[in-house]
Amino acid sequence: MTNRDTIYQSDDPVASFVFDERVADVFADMINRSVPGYGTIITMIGTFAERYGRPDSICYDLGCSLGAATLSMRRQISAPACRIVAVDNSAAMISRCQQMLAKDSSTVPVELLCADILDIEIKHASLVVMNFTLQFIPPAQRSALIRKIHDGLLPGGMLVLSEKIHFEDPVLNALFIDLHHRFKEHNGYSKTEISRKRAAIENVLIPESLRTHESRLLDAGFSSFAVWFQCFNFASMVAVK
Ligand code: GEK
Repeated sequence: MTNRDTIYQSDDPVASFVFDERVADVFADMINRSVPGYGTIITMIGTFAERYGRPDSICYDLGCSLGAATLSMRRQISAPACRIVAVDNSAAMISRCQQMLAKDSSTVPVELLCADILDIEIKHASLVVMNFTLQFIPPAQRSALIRKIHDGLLPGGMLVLSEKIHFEDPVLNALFIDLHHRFKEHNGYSKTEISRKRAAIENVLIPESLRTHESRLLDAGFSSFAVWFQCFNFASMVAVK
């Protein structure tokens, strides 16, 4: 059973958002009630892994949290000697992720690393997944990270990049932020919880436009780019080396 997210119901002063024990405890509920299309994206990451996971290669899950994308990949990969490396720098997430993996009976090997994705080596990768993680990396460090991912991918390898996005058109930007808040209200969050969470993630989660993502990916050397899923101000992109 997952615990219900009531973090922003309290009247405590709003502190900057961190991935601590309190967040890790309710994370599955939080992300499902906050990110439109999250379940679909997780399922399809498994489908990408089925297609892109190659024999004797590594599939990376960068910012794995509780391991939802890792589990989806693990259940779909059939290539021999294909393994998964899942990375998160939150010890609270990693220990819960370890428990989730222990309950799963699929056999693809998973190495779990408690580390900063800016520090790890990426090599011999057939698929790299960053499902709502790049948005937490300081913008000045994003291009170097994308280049490192590109360089660590095998030719023809894929990056799946999901992000909250910003719209350059101010009317659409305001519209989609508002519709996202309605989505959260429909999922049981109050207006106060929504505005307190918004204050907490300000300057922590920094969204960029699809155009910025596309040009960064192409500049890094990826040869193909597409948005394969979008709902309001949430999108998932693929880039092929
Ligand atoms: C999912 N992908 O369920 N190094 C490693 N991990 C990081 C870093 C970093 N520098 N910065 C943030 N994280 C998951 C959801 S959540 C998305 C990903 C969200 C980790 C952070 O600890 C958290 O677990 C994750 O990235 C982002 O498919 O909360 O909106």
